[in-house]
Amino acid sequence: NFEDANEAIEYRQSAFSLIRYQFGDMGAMLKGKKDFDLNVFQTRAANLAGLANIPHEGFIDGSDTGDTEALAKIWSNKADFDSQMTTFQENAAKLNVAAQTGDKKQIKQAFGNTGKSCKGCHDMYKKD
Ligand code: ASC
Repeated sequence: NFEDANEAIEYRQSAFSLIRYQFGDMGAMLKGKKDFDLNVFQTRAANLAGLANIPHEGFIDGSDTGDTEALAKIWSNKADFDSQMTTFQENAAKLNVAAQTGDKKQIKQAFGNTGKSCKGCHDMYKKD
């Protein structure tokens, strides 16, 4: 268990920064900002599928104050927040499956869906 809210905040933020790195690098490859390397992409997608399961645990009660961009709305809409997190995890898992097929069309579709679940949650629950 976490010692306090700050520890929970650091835990989830650490996961999100690793998530952002994986997702950002995949995006750069899909947008042609760097060469598409399937092996690297597959590693990123596998990393993301695991990392996606991490942050949720850090959203403990009382961790809406402190050095965080998480809005208090998370805790007043916890069921919706939880379900959006689950959708994100499922989309990340599907992106990993798509990446392992190597099929660009499936990869792009799954990447887009994953990005939508990032954005959907941010729009509602993250400070601008
Ligand atoms: C990113 C990032 C996000 C998502 C989102 C996708 O690279 O930092 O929050 O993608 O913008 O729509």
